[in-house]
Amino acid sequence: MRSSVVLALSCLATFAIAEPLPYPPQATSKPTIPANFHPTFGNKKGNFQPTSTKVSKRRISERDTGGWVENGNVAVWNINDEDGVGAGNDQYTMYWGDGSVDQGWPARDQWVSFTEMFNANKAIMFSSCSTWGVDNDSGPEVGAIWNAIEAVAAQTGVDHRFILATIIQESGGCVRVPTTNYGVRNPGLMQDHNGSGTCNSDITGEVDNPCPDSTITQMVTDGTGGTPDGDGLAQCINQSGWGTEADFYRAARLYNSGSIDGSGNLQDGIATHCYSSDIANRLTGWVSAEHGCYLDG
Ligand SMILES: *[C@@H]1O[C@H](CO)[C@@H](O)[C@H](O)[C@H]1NC(C)=O
Ligand SMILES: *[C@@H]1O[C@H](CO)[C@@H](O)[C@H](O)[C@H]1NC(C)=O
Ligand SMILES: CC(=O)N[C@H]1CO[C@H](CO)[C@@H](O)[C@@H]1O
Repeated sequence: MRSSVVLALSCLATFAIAEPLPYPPQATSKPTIPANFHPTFGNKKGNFQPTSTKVSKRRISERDTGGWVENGNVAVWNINDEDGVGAGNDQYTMYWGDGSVDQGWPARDQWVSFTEMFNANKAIMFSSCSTWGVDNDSGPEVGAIWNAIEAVAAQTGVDHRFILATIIQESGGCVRVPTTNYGVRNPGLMQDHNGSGTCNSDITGEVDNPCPDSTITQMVTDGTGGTPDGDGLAQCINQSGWGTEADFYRAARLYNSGSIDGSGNLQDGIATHCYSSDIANRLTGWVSAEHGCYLDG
């Protein structure tokens, strides 16, 4: 049963990646970037995605890549671009606690729709590279991000909005984002765990403009389906294992810190304390309103 599902999915995925998906025309048009536009994004303290090998030791064997979401309550296998409440509100609410609706975190039916979320975040995607002094994304590069998210979502069962939220959180969607290293090498759009996709290599020093579609897809694959060295969003969702929306907020904590603090509170532990709260806000429409989380200074 499972192997036939995997087979069917991998055929689908191969087809989806071989045939460029038709991103809607508006995905590539650059919006006016407001004067004084200072959105919050970027990998500030590194990501320590769970790994079966110790980071400081040589890896003994490669982990499985190609992760997918096992729990049917949180997996999404049908791509629907109008899957939420529209554009939501560009405001920030600080969320504390374990990621559950009981503790005040947003339910999935309060999330925005993929199309509106993508459109609202284009102002960030088209300007984020200036943070690192590299060329901003072009229209075709932003279109390739749309295509990569849709293809990888269909392949992994990870909600496409959660992938987009993570891309904005990590890199603002700058395809030439530098590779950071705070103990784990974090390359690419999703600042993943030592993945192979990057258009700004710390190894060769090469910065690619244009950033090839295949590399953009690789960056999204690495961050979502996992790399030989660490988990992607899919494995983090599996590891959370509650089968509710809390899995997304808990997965965000796992992706960023490698573990959830013993208290169960998503603002506790190492790395970026605002991380899960930021992701929850991006999923409900936050783009550039004041960052209302002050735990990281
Ligand atoms: C990138 O976009 C921002 C915002 O519009 C702009 O200030 C910056 O000069 C651009 N960078 C480059 C290299 O063109
Ligand atoms: C990162 O990946 C490279 C290439 O796949 C590998 O040679 C290297 O050992 C990895 N680094 C760590 C710290 O696992
Ligand atoms: C199919 C799949 O990706 N399963 C993964 C779910 O997550 C656990 C925990 O991270 C992994 O061990 C599985 O491989």
